[in-house]
Amino acid sequence: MKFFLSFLFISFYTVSFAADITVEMLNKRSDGQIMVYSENISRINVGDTITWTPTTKGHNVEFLTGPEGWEIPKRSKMNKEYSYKFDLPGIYLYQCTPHKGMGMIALVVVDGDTSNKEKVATVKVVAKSKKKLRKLLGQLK
Ligand SMILES: [Cu+2]
Repeated sequence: MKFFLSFLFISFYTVSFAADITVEMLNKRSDGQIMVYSENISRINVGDTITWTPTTKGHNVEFLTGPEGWEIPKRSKMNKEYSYKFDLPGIYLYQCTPHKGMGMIALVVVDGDTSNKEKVATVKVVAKSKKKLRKLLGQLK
């Protein structure tokens, strides 16, 4: 019985490892921020999928950088739900194409790996997003 329970425990952890996380694209967030994603920093594990939902219209997801060797996907369509599965550890930076100057950027950190932080800090973002990027990177250890 004890063996059986251990087996169940292990199976549960391996099977439920990959998770699906939802990030909303918003005109206004509950904290009063406008033109913003619901999460500034999504912390996930390798194999997890993030789905961005067009809760309010006029937004999309455009990746700017990610870990070494990662190929940047095509930007998502405006007003459409978009899903992406993360297979490499590291920091990913993305922005909303129409609101990139209004601070509509966010990070994904996979497996807690922040080794590409310096590279992310050199990526060109515009206007209000510059300050926000510094702030977000400052929140990573
Ligand atoms: Cu937007």
